[in-house]
Amino acid sequence: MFCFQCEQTAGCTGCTGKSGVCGKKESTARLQDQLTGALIGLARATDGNTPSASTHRIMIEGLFATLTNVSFDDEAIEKLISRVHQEKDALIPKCGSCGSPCSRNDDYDCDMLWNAQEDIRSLKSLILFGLRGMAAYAYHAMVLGYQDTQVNEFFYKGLFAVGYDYTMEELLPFVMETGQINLKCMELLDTANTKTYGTPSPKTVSLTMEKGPFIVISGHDLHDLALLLEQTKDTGIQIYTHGEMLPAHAYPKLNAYPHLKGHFGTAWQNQQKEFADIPAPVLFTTNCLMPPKESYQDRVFTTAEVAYPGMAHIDEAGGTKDFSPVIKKALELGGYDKAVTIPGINGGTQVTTGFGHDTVLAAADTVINAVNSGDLKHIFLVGGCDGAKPGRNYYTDFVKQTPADSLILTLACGKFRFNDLDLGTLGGLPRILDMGQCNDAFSAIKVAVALANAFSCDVNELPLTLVLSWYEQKAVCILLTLLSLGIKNIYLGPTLPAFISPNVLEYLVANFNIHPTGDAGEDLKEILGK
Ligand code: FSO
Ligand code: SF4
Repeated sequence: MFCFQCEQTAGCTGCTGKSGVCGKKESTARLQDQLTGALIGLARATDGNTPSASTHRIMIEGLFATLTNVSFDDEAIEKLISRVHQEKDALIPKCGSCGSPCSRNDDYDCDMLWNAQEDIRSLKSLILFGLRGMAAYAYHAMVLGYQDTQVNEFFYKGLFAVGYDYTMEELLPFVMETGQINLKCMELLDTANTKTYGTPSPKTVSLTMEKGPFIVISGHDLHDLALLLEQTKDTGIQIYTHGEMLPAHAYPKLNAYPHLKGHFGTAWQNQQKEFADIPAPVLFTTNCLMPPKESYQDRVFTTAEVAYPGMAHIDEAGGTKDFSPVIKKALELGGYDKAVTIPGINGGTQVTTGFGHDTVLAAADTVINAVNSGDLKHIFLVGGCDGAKPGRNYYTDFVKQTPADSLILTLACGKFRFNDLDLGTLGGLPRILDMGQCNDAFSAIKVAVALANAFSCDVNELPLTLVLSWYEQKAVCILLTLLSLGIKNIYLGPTLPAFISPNVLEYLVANFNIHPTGDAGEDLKEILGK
């Protein structure tokens, strides 16, 4: 196998051998390559043929299933591959019968990508991994009934480029276009979430689990959470969010359910420890699933593209999902017999969320006045993924050292390293403002652009620095979005992606002044010019 798509890749170069660091088996990696190759074949087949709604769906689902920590299930991936082939046959019904095989719609062999010249491989990886991340966002919007033609069409265009013999100069515009289209995709998901569940508003969320049966729900899919809340009302079961589901508490139509009680645990990489002895089932709606330990295997349920061999999977049927196996398990296990508080990493017992673009922009005058009066000297966006590798305490150290006259915007699961810290307030706003899930990078961009307009300057001239942590492919598409907007001076860590070749890195540093993270204190001094 060969896979180097995430930050924890073996030896910072690539997972090879029998399994990856994430627990993905060689056979699964091979099938995910085949699935990717089949999707490139499907993209090729759209040349001169119009993809239908079902073509878009299999494209999005197929890409989503190759994301880190989503599908470990060979059978599920094999099914996806045959669906892609069926879709291609439906798109080009006469292709097999014309008698002169031209191979123009054939599946692509991903080994050609992994063995390509390193700069070509690097740029194509940026496009492919960016598309995978974007597909996850497109999926969440799609299940809420929201799609965008430009976003859908770009999946084919981008994958076609991955399978085509382009030069470095020809590939670079595709890399930037992946970022531009991902901005549209994040906007689409923002619209889907807010139109369906209301505009998020600040919410303090307890880390205490109350007595009685409960279900923990992890991942990013608000639609799954809404279905679960509806099916558990009046059952006596309480619902606790986990990981990237925390921001769900801020949506009025979700927090209207009184049994959406609180939040459980920290970021994804701690799940094997945190889930070991909870008396409740856990439902995974998206990444980041880790191979479940035997101690809690029978309590893990997956849905959508998330799959693990032998784990119970809740399928969609007739436009809905039946979560009764999860409900039954929660009632069987019964929950805690008294309230239990599982504090955050820094000992806090509650966290806040819900500072999306509308909330922050409503406070724009406060922020602008504070900048003008000198009370607010700097805004940091400290956001992105958490992960298991050492070195990620950088982000905690960084946040702890930020001066009292600065604000910290945050998003995604990296925030669990510091979101239970009480850093006080500035101008009536908490100093740590959680904007939401990783896709809520859209909110951060909206706020940055609005501030730049208010100060009549370029975003790069604002007293704003992005300090990002990456782990998986959603972080790749977000990074490409930021670069496509011309945002410079990003601090990126904890290590640089293995798929960035030295020449591509040189290009990124020369054009965007990307800094690899170093020592938190030194980086902070550099940013603040001290
Ligand atoms: Fe995985 Fe975390 Fe949200 Fe990343 S739960 S690691 S950018 O934040 O993506 O999915
Ligand atoms: Fe390795 Fe990451 Fe690929 Fe898993 S997803 S096989 S850890 S590079």
